[in-house]
Amino acid sequence: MLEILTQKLDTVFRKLSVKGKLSEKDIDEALRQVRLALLEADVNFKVVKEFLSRVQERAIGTEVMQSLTPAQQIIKIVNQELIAILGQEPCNLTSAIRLPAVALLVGLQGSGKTTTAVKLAVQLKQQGHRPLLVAADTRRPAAIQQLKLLGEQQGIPVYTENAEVAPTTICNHALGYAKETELTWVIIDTQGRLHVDEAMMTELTDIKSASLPSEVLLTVDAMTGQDAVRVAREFHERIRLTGLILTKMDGDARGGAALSIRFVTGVPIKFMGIGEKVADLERFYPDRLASRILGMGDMLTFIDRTEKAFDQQQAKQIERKMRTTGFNLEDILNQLRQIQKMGSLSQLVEMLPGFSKLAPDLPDGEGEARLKKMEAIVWSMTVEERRQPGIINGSRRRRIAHGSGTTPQDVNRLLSQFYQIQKLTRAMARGKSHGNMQKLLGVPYDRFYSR
Ligand SMILES: Nc1nc2c(ncn2[C@@H]2O[C@H](COP(=O)(O)OP(=O)(O)OP(=O)(O)O)[C@@H](O)[C@H]2O)c(=O)[nH]1
Ligand SMILES: [Mg+2]
Repeated sequence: MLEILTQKLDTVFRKLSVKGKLSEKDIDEALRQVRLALLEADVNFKVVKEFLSRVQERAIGTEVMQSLTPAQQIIKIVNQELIAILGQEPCNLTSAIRLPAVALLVGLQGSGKTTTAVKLAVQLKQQGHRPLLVAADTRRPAAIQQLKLLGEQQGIPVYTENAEVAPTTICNHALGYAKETELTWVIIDTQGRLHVDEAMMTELTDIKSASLPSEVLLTVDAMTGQDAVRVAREFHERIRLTGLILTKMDGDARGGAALSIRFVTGVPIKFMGIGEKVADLERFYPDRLASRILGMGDMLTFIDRTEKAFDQQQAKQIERKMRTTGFNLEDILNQLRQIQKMGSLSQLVEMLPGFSKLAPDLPDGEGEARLKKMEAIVWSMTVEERRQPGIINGSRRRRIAHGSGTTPQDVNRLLSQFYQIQKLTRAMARGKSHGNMQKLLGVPYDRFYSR
């Protein structure tokens, strides 16, 4: 995601960092490079201009030039101004006083309305809401079927009618049904066309008046760059949007749409789609995207995900075990499964500080392959070996390697990692070394185990 921009900015800032004291000329040159990088990333020129003038004003001031670490000061300013351009604060969904609340999903053909509707319903359900999906795209053959299938796979009710029924009528009936069955959110999937046209806008306006949504959300394909920005402006002028959802941020989007759309339209970005799977929808945090763009990694998103994936109950059990009998390889097996639940490893790696530079070099699936290997090794051990790895001698090692399709060296590597963890957990049981555990897990230890 936005890798090219990240790499370019990284080069600019690295050049600055080696300089120590900065002259006005150094800063000018660096900002000129930043400007080029943003324009190449297809960021709207007005946004680039505004952004740079804000950065420049602050960078030339005494704030930077007299500080001991001028390069870092500049990165800090760029970061803060990026956040401002992206909307400053994250923006929640607005519910309604009288339930059910309605979210209307609109957007061009193929921009991700149907997929996003389901992703959103899944998130709402996870938060304890009772969502209903409504198939109001009667134009594209099979659209109703698509939503029905996707929704039902996720255990979410889908309201459908015959494709001959008018979308406004379908919405009215769906709302009645939601009230009767005490559902709390109604998410309406609508038709999409290749371009903004009169017929589509009329239909959307009608649906809007019939369903009185508290959210009118536009899905835009981030890969379409400035086109996405133009489309958003047109939709906003016609039907008043309350929020934007940038989809396909996992693709090779250059960043132009993400960095321009909020500033140009004034409509907040509320979510971003980062993959085809239902779990691939993230709330949009301006600060997190800014730090991702600057290659600082995204610790917060990472922590968020791990919290979701780590089964709290199981974490407590592990903790208790660590304190009493100590940690064994069966626990490692459990941990590995938890990590796999968190999503693709390359996605996770991209979020970790320092790892972002490695990410482009790590071929897709390689991290997963490594995890799978570790899992296979543990599976090839007997229960006794998992509980007391101390008994694993040369011949056992060869047997395990053979059984798991790995080498004795792989088995050794896993064991030595295990002993490191064990050493730490022992120290921890004596009440020390949280910091080391933190380093090892890559996230604050307390967030996992001390609940
Ligand atoms: N990689 C990726 N693919 C996505 C994302 N969101 C949607 N897609 C894919 O984009 C394609 C179109 O998505 P749909 O949800 O059907 O789009 P739509 O706006 O409902 O399209 P129409 O109903 O034809 O107007 C599908 O193949 C989705 O899997 C995303 O965030 N990342
Ligand atoms: Mg659709």
